[in-house]
Amino acid sequence: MTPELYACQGSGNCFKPWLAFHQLDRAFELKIIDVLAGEQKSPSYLKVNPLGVVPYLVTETGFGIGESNAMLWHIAEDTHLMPQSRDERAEALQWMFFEQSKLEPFISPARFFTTILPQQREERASDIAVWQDNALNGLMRLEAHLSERKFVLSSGYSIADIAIYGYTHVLEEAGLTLEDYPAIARWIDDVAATDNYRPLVALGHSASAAA
Ligand SMILES: N[C@@H](CCC(=O)N[C@@H](CS)C(=O)NCC(=O)O)C(=O)O
Repeated sequence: MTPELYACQGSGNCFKPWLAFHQLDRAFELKIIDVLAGEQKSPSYLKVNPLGVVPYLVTETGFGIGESNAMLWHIAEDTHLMPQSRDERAEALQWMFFEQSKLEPFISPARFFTTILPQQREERASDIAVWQDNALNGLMRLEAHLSERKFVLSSGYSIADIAIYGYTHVLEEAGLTLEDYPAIARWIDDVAATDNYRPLVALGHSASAAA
């Protein structure tokens, strides 16, 4: 069967496997779940993913995978997006866990209440300030790392970049500024120049899911 990617528009986590499929020129079926309308908790979707979140990947064998970075690992197997050596694969995992612990938990909610649901921005202002503050450590660490190499791994562009790019490239939508992070800004441009790149705004807007 064709892999099925359940995703919502605008989400950095959903963007990651979607971008990887495009960059590898692999066919997949995109199934849009409207999270703002609560579709992720509908009985029909809970049958697909009992955790009731997106993204969710049903592979060509019908195997279900949650967690965007786990999906990247599965999609990239045996491709140029997977680091080749054991050390580099471990380093990729290190950065992918870093993304989920030091960046995504702060940039994602700050962005959600700043840009996706701006009507709640004022009400959540103090939470947003805390999330923005908590993101700084991770961003400074990433800035230092990227000031010494073109991509996250010295060996070149990989799923570690895609994982980190998901939310870092939209940090200004979380009320943060790239002016503080020149190496990250340069890296964002370099990722956007990689083969078969598609922007986040195109997720769910293509005429054909695999196009
Ligand atoms: N760590 C997970 C995060 C999954 C997640 O929180 N997804 C959000 C959208 S980005 C969601 O489905 N939220 C709706 C909900 O929790 O009900 C991943 O990387 O896939």
